[in-house]
Amino acid sequence: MGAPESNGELVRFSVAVPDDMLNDFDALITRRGEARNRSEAIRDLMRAALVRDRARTPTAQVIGSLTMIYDHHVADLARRLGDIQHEYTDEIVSTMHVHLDHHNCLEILAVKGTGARVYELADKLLGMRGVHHGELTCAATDASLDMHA
Ligand code: NI
Repeated sequence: MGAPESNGELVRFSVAVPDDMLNDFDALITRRGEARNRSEAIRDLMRAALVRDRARTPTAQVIGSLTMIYDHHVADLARRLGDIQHEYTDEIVSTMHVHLDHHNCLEILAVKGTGARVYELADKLLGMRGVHHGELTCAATDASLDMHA
């Protein structure tokens, strides 16, 4: 699993950081146990930053999830959110709806498509009055997955 590494040669470079930051970072790496060492941890951070940046490219293929919590008592909101989603059937791969409590619904959308369409969808949904805690997370792009779309 995971994005393939680039074929590029590994290059060493030095970075100056405050010692307490480095200590905290090393502790974080150890605690999370995902990266085998500092280099791998920093590569992961750089890759994530590059994915975020590339996802902003309108023509990039992005894969991610859109999470939102909303109050379904807000007039007509659930229907309007549904209407918007029906305009993006190519981009919305799957949805999950959870009735959290008397007022609140949690909705999670798996999305896949061009950055332009996916961000447009996110802006429309998350901009609606009554939608709280909305977030679009772009997990990967065609480049980071080495897809040939
Ligand atoms: Ni609900």
